[in-house]
Amino acid sequence: MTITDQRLKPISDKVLAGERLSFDEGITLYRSPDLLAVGWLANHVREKKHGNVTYYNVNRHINPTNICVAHCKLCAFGRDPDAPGAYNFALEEIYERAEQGMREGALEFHIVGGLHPDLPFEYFLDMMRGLKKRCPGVHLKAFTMVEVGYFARISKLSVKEVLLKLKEAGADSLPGGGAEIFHPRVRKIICDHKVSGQMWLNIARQAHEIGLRSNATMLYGHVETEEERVDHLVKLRELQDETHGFVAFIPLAFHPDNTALSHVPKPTGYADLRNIAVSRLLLDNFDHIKAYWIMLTPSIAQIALRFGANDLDGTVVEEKIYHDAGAKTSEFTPRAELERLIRAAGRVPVERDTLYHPVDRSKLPPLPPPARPDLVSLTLNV
Ligand code: V47
Repeated sequence: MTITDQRLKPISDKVLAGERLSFDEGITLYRSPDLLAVGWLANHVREKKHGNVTYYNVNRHINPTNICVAHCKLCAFGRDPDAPGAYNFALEEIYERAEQGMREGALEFHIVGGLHPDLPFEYFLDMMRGLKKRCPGVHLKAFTMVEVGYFARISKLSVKEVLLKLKEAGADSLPGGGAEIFHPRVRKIICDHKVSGQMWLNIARQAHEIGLRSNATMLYGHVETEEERVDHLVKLRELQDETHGFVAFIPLAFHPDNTALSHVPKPTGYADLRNIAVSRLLLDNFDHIKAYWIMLTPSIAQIALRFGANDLDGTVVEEKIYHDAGAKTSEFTPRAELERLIRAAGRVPVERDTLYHPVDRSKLPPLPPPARPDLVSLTLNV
């Protein structure tokens, strides 16, 4: 690899020696015009950790409600209760979606929603219990740190108590959303009423302490600076040193349409690939970096598999947060297409569960028959 930017040389030496990069080196990675060298280094680390293996999973997103008290400027999904398009699924509707997902082979439900002004915490515990009873073999990756903080507020329980109750009711892990950018300057602009960055980290720490693992995200491409991005990544790295509870990191590109920040330009492919690569290089204690195809587009996500990412995320099926904000991607990619994208990038597809155990479908119990054969989607392509 020819490095055209000489500032990358000492960084390259450290990466090749397996040494941890500093804050300032993170800034250099963000500022270097030599994206190919940054990507090459990230790919080196990715291949050292995973060789050619690239993961995906068969999952289903469920967003129980978009009614939300937070009014984050970054968000096009949240609504006031009486606003056009506001919805709140009844538990039975959630179970119906889940059972359909299970019949199609989903091994994970990714469950996140708005901060509803009237639903009590008990409602969400009932949801977990109901899902576990109906779909016992499906991993419940449910509720971001932001929702957990809100549940603690409305139930007057401590964060630890909320987490313990969620775990007892059936939650298996937590998704990584709501992290945005931890720095208070940015949060004040894009998500003023959400839990602070420090609180997000504190809730993640407490989840990890009781054995609930989680993912982590970073929302880039709005009002944040490079320093604030590196600060975010370094804070995640520090917490991971402490708990080892993070499973995967997902850099998320800001989509501005229909948000209060609609004047912000859309993310570029260059920024997407750089964020994947810098995350891989700075987060040396995270095993998995996801290229979330919904947000990146399948084409960029596929290229990201050569810039540090080792996972394409899942089949998804139904997605509202990015599509309300103008995403033009499909909401569903069949398993066979995810495998095709991975193979075409010269990688080896491996279906995984939420915690990255390889899935051997031949060892799983047979799928229940479809409730309505006319509605069978192509998730499994069988
Ligand atoms: O928390 C909200 C972000 C997140 C916008 O853990 C927006 O496996 C861009 O967290 N433009 C939800 N981003 C998505 C998420 C996620 C996705 C895939 C996998 C996992 C995982 C987690 O999307 C939100 C917020 O950070 N978001 N609005 C927007 N307009």
